[in-house]
Formats: sequence, structure tokens, C-alpha cells
Amino acid sequence: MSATPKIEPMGAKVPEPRQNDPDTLARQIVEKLTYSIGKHPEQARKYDWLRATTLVVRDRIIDHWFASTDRVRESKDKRVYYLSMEFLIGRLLRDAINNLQLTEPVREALKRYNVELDMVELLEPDAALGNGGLGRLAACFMESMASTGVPGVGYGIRYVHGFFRQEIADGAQVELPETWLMHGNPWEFERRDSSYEIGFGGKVITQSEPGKPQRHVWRPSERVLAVAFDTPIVGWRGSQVNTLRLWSAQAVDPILLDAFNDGDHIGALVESNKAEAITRVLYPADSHQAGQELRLRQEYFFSAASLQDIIRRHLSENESLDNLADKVAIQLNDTHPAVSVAELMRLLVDVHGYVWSKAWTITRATFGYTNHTLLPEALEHWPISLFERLLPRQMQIIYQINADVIREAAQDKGFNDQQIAAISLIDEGHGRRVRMGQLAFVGSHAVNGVSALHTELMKETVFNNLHELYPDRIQNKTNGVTPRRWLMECNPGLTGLLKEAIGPAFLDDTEKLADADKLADDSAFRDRFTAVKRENKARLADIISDRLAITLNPDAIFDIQVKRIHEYKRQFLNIIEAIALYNQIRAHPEKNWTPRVKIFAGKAAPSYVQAKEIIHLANDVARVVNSDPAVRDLLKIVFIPNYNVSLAEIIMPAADLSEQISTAGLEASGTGNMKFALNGALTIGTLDGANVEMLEHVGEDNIFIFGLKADEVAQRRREAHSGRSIIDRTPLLREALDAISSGVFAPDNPARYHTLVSNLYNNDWWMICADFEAYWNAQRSLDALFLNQSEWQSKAIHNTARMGWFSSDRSIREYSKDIWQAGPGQRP
Ligand code: GLS
Repeated sequence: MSATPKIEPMGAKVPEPRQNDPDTLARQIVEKLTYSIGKHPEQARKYDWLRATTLVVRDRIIDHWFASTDRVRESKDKRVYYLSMEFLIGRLLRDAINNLQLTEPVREALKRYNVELDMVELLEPDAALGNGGLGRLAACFMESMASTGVPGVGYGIRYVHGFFRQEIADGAQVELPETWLMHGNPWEFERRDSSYEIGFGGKVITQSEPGKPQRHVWRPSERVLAVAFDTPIVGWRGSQVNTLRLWSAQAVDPILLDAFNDGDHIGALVESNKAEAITRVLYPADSHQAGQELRLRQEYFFSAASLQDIIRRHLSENESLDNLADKVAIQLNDTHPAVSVAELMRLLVDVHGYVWSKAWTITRATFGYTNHTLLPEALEHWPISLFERLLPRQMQIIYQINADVIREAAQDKGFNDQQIAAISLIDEGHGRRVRMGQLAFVGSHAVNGVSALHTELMKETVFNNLHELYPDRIQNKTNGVTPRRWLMECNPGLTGLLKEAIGPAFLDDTEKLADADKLADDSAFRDRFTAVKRENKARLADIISDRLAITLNPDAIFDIQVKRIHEYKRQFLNIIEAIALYNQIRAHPEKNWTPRVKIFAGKAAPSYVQAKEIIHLANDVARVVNSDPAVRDLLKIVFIPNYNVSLAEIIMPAADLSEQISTAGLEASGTGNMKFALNGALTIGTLDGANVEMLEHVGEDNIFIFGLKADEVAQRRREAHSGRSIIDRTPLLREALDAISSGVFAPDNPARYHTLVSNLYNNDWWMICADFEAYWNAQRSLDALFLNQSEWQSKAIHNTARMGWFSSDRSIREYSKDIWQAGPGQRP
């Protein structure tokens, strides 16, 4: 008998680093085409090349991913868990190859087969698992955590249908389902071994034994399975790879076999459909109330799954949960995951046997909460009846937390009834509701706003009394954007120019962009900077020409407002100004008008009537203005449908002028404002959100601030300001509004905009009339400035050079130090 051959142990070693030269990459791409996709290169279609390329890049990320995971496990470093309902990721391929320094080798490799990398990149669908700024911030933060070496995990929901696809039909928004998973998703790994049961409904059983504290056991009546899907997020230069773990809902029993065998083929699948519905669609409401039972189910579902996962991982590395807060920081991205506070208490007290006070200390030390809006309609509060039915034990816990907080406020601070009512977790005024903002606040050791102004307003308004009770809790963390996606990748022309002019240091430290500041006075540099901008404008003009058959003059001012459509963001003000300008150009054709292209893009929440009317108006006005020969090329108006991350990557580098004109006090921060300015656009804006800090950084000569300040807006609102008298004494405004009301732009339905206009006369809640004149004047001074190109371009250069502070790497470092005590340099 021959001896059994000895099997060499594999060991836990990661394979040798891969070669990154074009030859190796080309060979591996063909290998993937052949063995993973089953296609001969000759038969391969465009999507096959995308998939094969992604898989080759992914292999490289995995090597780094394992190394990162091992490093964190071995060092026992504190981990950061970012809980967010939204991750507005966009495409990942370009990000990945940029961060791995593989862009040129991959381009070369594909060229060997006559395949263009740019074409392949465009095929990747946007992962649009978010609505707007809040979701995009979460995506920037994931990338920045990896880039700055913070061991982080993002937790969210794997929506089958992300943010809806917007089409414009006869000027109006039409919403269509989005299908990003249609071709599969090569970035994700399904983790069947990381799935958890999530309960809903049922009852709470209280067990009492003499001499022992009461025990509560929740017996849910319904259970669904949360299954993890992991996407690796690679940081700059591949130094660290973190995980984005998204939960998908599935039925515990995929099919009720008895029902099926009895012939009830539909009924047999009811449970499964109900479970899967939880993660089927993203709620398309941004800064807007989306109070539906399904939404609360989504919130609890992903919070509960994430907490189980966090606790499982913690207990696999630690003896108990006593040190949870030393090893784990959980950041609540807005109130959407705020139910986590009650759920962690339930797990600690009911499941792991902690006494209440100890559990509360651990919970509070573990959580941080970021507030992203003060708009009353966006502050989440759930009817008690619904909450109690769906989450009976969590409701009991919330009552108990509330009782403790109220006792503390009354005893320690002597709060009166009114103050108690303001801090209470239960709103007694509107049919009894649970206030998620208050829950998140009291359950966190740190609460932050997203710009200096917003943070101050948090203290003065919504959280005024809680701030009095816990004066050290609120702090500011101004938002930022990742310079990899929002400069290097979206604007290779400018990045290349800057590299030549000031060297590559800014690639690793965005604040080094300041070295370009002095170049604003260098006419040769200005010319090259202008040439890059012109190329970017021409590229956008081509896209607009292809999609909308509108021809643009790339030498006009590209004046751009792209963001969610919302009354407070005041796209309406911008449109009214466009109409006034249109009227003036027609009345005074002899004047030296600066040619202008006004570009809009953005989606309205499907149920938000006024926002949809604003979209319709923009399209109606565009149609009339663009077809009026009297305007010549002096004014063009464009509404680009289906704004998303990928479109933003083309738009940001092509702007001369960035519109950040929200009613002061209402835009918590904004992040589009940062992307535009970083790419050399001048800003016209109000003193709102992060515009205030942008003014400080770029200097008042390089930004155009107009309009009422936040306190003035509040004052006018208290005085029941209306627009009528302003309209009466401002002919430019009156004529523009008259044109809208009389049906100049909607001959088919002249009454279409009556409500929009009459709201201005009667109320002007958003201060459109109040700010019109200041806005008009600021625009005209920009017209004049644009005629002096060298001065304009030097201001544009100052913008790029001075925006380095607005990198999300800076934001993340601040969170790491002040809130999480995690990441490089934060070890005890
Ligand atoms: C938002 C704010 O409206 C934005 O101003 C902010 O930049 C963003 C990220 O902090 O959060 N809040 C929200 O509900 N949606 C947002 O975009």
C-alpha cells in the first residue's frame, strides 16, 4: 500500500501582491472573460468587458481587504460603525482603480483589445441608494474612512430599486423604477453566514421571580431574515479597505409549502413577498416626511441587524459587552437609525442581563448622532400606536428612558412643564408620537450638526432645551467631500494641471492646494486653467446637445443649480430671475449682455406637489426662452433630466457659477457647494449652511453673498412677512410673476402656476420676494465680472486653491478625534 500523500497546510497567508503592469492586467481580464463569464474575447460584449475588468480590480482590492481586516482584528483597535439608511455611491470602478493607482495600466490593458476604458466605465450603473446630500455624504465618509485609516464599517440597506429614474414628459417629472441590479453586482459578496432574524409585532412577557429584577421577553409575531451583502471600499493608495455591509430582507420560510400543496400558489408566497418588501425600494423623500409603516420597518430592520452583527463580532473578540464603548463607536446618520438606541438597551438588558443603569451608560457612550436638518417636516416622529404595535418592547424602553430624562431635568435643572414638554421623547401635541430626534439625542454622548451655522441653530431652536440640559453634548462637524471622486476622478484635466504646477502633494493632503493660490496672478497658468474649464464646458455642452438637442455656447457663463428640488433651495427664485433677465434682454437688445446658460437638474419627491411644479416651470420657461429668436444666444435655459452622481461628476467641473441660494437658516450644510468651488466655480449664495465657512476660506472677494441672514429670515417670519408690497414696488419681479400668471410659459394651461405665484403674494415663506432684488444685483455684478476674464479666472483659481479644508478626510479626522476616539493616533 502506498503512503497517503502529505497535504501541505495552506496557512492563512494572503497571496503575493499581484503585478499591475498592462500585460498582466490584460491577461487577467481575458482570463476572467473566459473562466468567470464564459465568453471568448471575440464574443465579449461591452458589459462583459466591464464585468471582467471589475473582477480583476476586485481581486486586488480583496488582497488589501483581508490585510486590513486582519490588521484591525490583531490590533484590537476600536471600530467605527456608520449606520445610514442611505449610501449614494454612484459608480465604483473609477474610484477603485484611481485609489489603487491603476487607471493608466487598466486603460492600456483594455486598449490591447480595442476596448476604451472610458466607455466601459460608463456602463456601470449608479448605485443610487440614497436621495441626495445625506446619502452622498455617507458615501464620501466611507471612502474617507478608508483613506484616512479609520477601521470603519458602513451599515445600510440593499434596496433592490434605488432612487427613481426621472424622465421629463411635456415638461413634467415622471418617476420610473430604477434597476441597478439588472446585470448583477460584481462588487458585492453575499454573506449567508451573516444573517439574523429580525422580529416585529407580538407581545412582551414580563417574568418576575421573588428577589430578582423583572425580566422582559419580547415574543415577536413576525420574523424576517436580514442577509448581509458586503462591498469592499478601498481608500486612497489602497492603504486600507473597509466594508459596506448592506442588509437584504428575506422570508424565514421562503415558501409556505402546505399552502402551495393545497393549491394556494399565490398565498404560499405572501410571507416571502411581505418580507422582501422591506428592502425593495428606497423612500424618495429627502428633507421631507416619509411616515409610512414600511419606512419604520426598514429603519428597525437594518438597525437591529447591524446591532446583532456588531455584538456578535464584539463577543467573538471580547469576553463581555462591558467594554463595548471602548471598542465600538456607532454613528447614527440622522434619526433614521435612532431606534437603535432602544434596541441596544433591549439587547443589553433583556438578552445580556445588564442592569438598566449600566446598560444606559454603555449605550450612551457607544452612540453618536448627526443631525442633518432642522426642517420641521423632516423631523421624524412616529405615532405611538404604530410604534407600539410594531415594536412593543422598544416602546416600553423608550417610556423608561423618557421617565429618567424627565426626572433628571426636573430634579437637576428645575425644568418647568413647557421645557419638559420640549425635551420629552413623546410629543403629546400631535396625536402622541415618538420623537426620534430626542431619542437619538439623549441616547448619544455626542450630537453634531454639519456646519457651524447649522450647529448654532440646533442649539437655539429644535434642541434648545436638550442643549440646556446637556450643554456639552452638541458639537459641530462641518461636512466635506472626497477629493478623489470630486477632483481627481471627475476633473483629470485640472488635476493634471495642478500636479504640474504645484507638484503632487495635494493628492495626499488636499489642503496643499493652497500652493496654487499664488498662481491666480500668473497669466500663463490662468490661461491653462481657463482652457481646462472650457474643455469641461464643451463636454457638458455635447452631452446636452445629444440628450436634449439644445446647442450651448461654451463661452457663455455656465450658471448651474443642481440638487434636490425643494422650496427652501429656491430653484423658483433662480427661474424668476431668468424670466426677469429674459424680459430685459428683449426690452433692451442694444445692451451689452453677458451670454448666460442656466442649467438646472434635480428630482422632486413624488408627493411634493410644489417641487414638481417648479420642475415643470423650469421646463416651460426653457422651451419659450430657447425658441425665442429675440434672445439670440444671450440666454439659454436647460433642465437636464435624471440628475445622479455620475451626471454630477460631469457637471461640477463644467460650472462657472454655482447657485447656493437657499433661504438662510434652512440648508444644514450643502456639499454640492463644495464640489463646485473645488472645481473652480464661483459661488452665488446666501449666508447659509457651509456657505458661511466657504466665505471664510475663499475670502469675500471670491464669493458672491447676497440676501437675508438666518436671524433676519426668522424675524420676518415672526412678523408674518408677505411678498405683496415688494412685488408692487419691484417692476422686474412683478413683470416676471405676471408673465408666469398670465400663461406666457404655459399657454395650454395658464392656471398651472397660480398657486406658486399667489403663495409669494400672500406669504413668501421662503423669502423669494424678500431676496429677489439682492439676488438680481449680485447676478448683474457677476455679468460684469465675467467680461473681465482674467479677474474672473483668478477668483476661480482662489476658489480651487482655498477649498482644501472641505475635504471629507478633514471631517473624518474631526469625528475620529472628538466623537469616536478611533483611528490613527486615537489609540489609548
Ligand atoms: C441634508 C441637508 O439638507 C444638506 O444641507 C446636508 O449637506 C446633507 C448632509 O449633511 O444633509 N439633510 C437631509 O435630510 N438631506 C440632506 O441632503
